[in-house]
Amino acid sequence: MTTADVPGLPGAGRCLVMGVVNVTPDSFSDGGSWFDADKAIRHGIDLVAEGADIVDVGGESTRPGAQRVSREEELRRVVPVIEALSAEGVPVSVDTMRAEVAEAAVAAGARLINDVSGGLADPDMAPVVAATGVPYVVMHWRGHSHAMQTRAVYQDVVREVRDELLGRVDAILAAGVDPSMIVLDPGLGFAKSPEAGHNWQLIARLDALLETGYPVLVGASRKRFLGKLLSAVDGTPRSFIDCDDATVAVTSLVAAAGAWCVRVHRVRPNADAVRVAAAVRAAHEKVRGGSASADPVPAAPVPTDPDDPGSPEK
Ligand code: PMM
Repeated sequence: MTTADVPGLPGAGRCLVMGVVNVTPDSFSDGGSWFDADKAIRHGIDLVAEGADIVDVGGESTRPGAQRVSREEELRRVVPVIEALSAEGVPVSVDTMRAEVAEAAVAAGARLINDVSGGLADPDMAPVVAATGVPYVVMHWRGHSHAMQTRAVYQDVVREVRDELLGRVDAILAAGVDPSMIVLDPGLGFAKSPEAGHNWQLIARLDALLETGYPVLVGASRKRFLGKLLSAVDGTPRSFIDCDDATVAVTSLVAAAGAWCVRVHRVRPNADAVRVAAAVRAAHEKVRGGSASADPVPAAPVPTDPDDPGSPEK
């Protein structure tokens, strides 16, 4: 189970690209750039022109150490942007931990609720997801930004992240959410230590999440573990903005492994990367043909849309 369609969202027979619009003054990777609503709307439209399948609109920074914004301020930031982008026909997701914001966002046209807390931050989230009937990203999370890095302690990060996510899924299904609406996310950078290599282990063993049968979203874009990998000789980490090429490399790997979607700040090169991965997956299917040999790459639907550059015919 890999690039299967999620109800209400584009299905492309390949890994989807979610472009990020942070309507915040202080996000880790692009804080301040799109804080003004008009700028945020224009940026969302630009991201679609560059190949984004979904635009993720968030009004609260989750960078390490960030303080929470009020519910009113979060609503003020995201609702007009979601309304305008949805009116343009853009598939929008809302990046929020608050049930009330999620509800208002869906009323404004959002088609996906992206909750980095996996329902832990707000007990009303799961019932709201059930009532709105839109898909829901359940991300692995161990606490708010001010506390999360002290909780990056694991015996076996892959097993613990998977088990904790499945625990969240049980609670969310119990609230009445349909299983076809669930998307899992390992939460790279959230209570994961760059020093301990947690993020790399989760990327290397994405199959552990894919095997659950739920679509998987990966958010590696501009995260600190990439900057640390690419540190200068004196040990200075690479700045987040100079990690876009490494983000594309991660996109290629996880899309080839069968991720459903990648969440990225720079869309165009990642949109190229998911098409490369789709072409390789399609070729793999073809080469394998009727062979009974073991398949090292999880099976995914072969792209069939002749207008899609990801199609094997192009
Ligand atoms: N990362 C950030 C924000 N939202 N949502 C999901 N589903 N997965 C992520 O990894 C994720 C997210 C933090 O990124 P940013 O503040 O740099 O955009």
